[in-house]
Amino acid sequence: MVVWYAGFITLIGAITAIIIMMWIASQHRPKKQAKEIKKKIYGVRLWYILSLLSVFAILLIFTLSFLPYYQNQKKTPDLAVSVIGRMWDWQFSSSDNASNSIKRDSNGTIILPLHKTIEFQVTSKDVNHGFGIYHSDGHLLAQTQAMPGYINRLVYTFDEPGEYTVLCLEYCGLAHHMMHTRFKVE
Ligand SMILES: [Cu+2]
Repeated sequence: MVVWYAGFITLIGAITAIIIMMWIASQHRPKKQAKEIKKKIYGVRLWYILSLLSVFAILLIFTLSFLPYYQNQKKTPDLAVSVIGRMWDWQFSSSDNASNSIKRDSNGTIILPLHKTIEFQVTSKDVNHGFGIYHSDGHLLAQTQAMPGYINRLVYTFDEPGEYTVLCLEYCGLAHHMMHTRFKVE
């Protein structure tokens, strides 16, 4: 929906710019009149900039109070998963009490629930890492930074069962390319 609105606004902006350019082209006059027209156009430009600035200022005032956005999400997560990145692997554990602990299959692979809102609480034990969740077809689904001394919250709902891969998205040393893990959703 947001993408649709952004596209619509861009289209309106482009059409407006074309109309203005066509109007300017139609105003071709001898040099004497050019000065006057220039003044007029600069006036229009000034009002255009001022109106844009006021729209942005209003949007800013109304949306700044929602930061950080994850705290304003109405859906409370069904499951909180703690993720710790360190050179060079990922550790998953349950952030909730023991009764809610993370399921694993017989091979020790983590199993996360389907259609449930999961909050990944991501941090790092050493340097900055990038926590990226990939679909089995190679698409990046969600990502956040894993930073020492700071917990980043990544909320995601898996609507497709299958195997997902976690890759490090921040170069973090010699074995950075080895820093990956997998989990299942079912
Ligand atoms: Cu890395």
